[in-house]
Amino acid sequence: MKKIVQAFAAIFIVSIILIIWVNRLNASEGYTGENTITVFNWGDYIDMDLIKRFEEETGITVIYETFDSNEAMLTKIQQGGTSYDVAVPSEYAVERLKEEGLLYPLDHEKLPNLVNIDERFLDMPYDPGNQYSVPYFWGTVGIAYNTRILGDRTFESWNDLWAPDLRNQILLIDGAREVMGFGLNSLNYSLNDKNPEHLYEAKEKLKKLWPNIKAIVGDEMKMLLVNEEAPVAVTWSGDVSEAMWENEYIDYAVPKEGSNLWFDTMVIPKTADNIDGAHKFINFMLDAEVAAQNTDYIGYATPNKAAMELLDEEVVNDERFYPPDEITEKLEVYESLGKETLALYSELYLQFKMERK
Ligand code: N2P
Repeated sequence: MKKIVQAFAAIFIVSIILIIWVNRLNASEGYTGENTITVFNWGDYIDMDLIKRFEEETGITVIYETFDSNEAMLTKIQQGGTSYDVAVPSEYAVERLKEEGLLYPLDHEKLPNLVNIDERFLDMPYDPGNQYSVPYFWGTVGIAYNTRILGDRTFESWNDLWAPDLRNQILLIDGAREVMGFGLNSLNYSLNDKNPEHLYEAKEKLKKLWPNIKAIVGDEMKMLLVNEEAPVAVTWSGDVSEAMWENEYIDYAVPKEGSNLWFDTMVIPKTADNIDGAHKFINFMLDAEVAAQNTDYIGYATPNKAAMELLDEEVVNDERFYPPDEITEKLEVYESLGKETLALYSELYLQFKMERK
């Protein structure tokens, strides 16, 4: 009899362990339930302490995953294998997700902190009425350069990058739209150009930049700039403003031919399991104090007006990273190009990357 009891006890314990293990496995696969959300964000784009704070305040566990381009994020959401509850697409990717019916409309009643966002960033053409998205960070694409190494050299034109004396001196951020975009801008074409001939021309011109390119990099850009691994880089404004905190010789310019003005947003994809939890997370990130802490940590420009009041004046008055309307009006926001053209951008970018000599 004793043996039977022992056997039952053993089976019971093993079952409990199995249940816990399966639950954990489900969670790590992103099968989010009542008390879990899965957040899908760009790499290095949140203060992880805030995730901890959100978990403590709400009792909701956050599974956190990252991506390195809008295209990679779109593919994952289109495939639908993971239950992403919140994602952080840029504006043109919001348009694309909308077109494909892959977003849940936001319930503004659950987002009272939306009032904190500067009106300048609400009701934009890519999402009228903010039906599906709320702004997270914004910025430009431009040229970072190190004045200790380069003296008083300036970068007023994209074409300055092709100067023969910059051999092996330039880092590029790894993004098809970013790189093809400045290639197009350097030829005075729009960075939303759909003409295949113009796109090909831009790719050929970029190919001629190879002798000057040291590397094409991702999230390590900030660190490489700080460590002076290269004196010039084409990247997102926020990476540069962050790097400048640690290396005072770094400066930033948006070339005169124009450039990209971008807005990253928070959305609830159709893959979501916990829509209520997703709203709670978005509302938490819109809180003034939370957004200020996040901005301080990430270094990108916040669209949160209430948060701006809590930040150093020196930071929010820096027109290189918080450009006023007169400047942003001259910049272009990426448009959703349609499947075929986007594929052509990606294909030409890939060809360019393989053409290194
Ligand atoms: C942060 C990436 C910023 C994305 N590492 C700019 N859209």
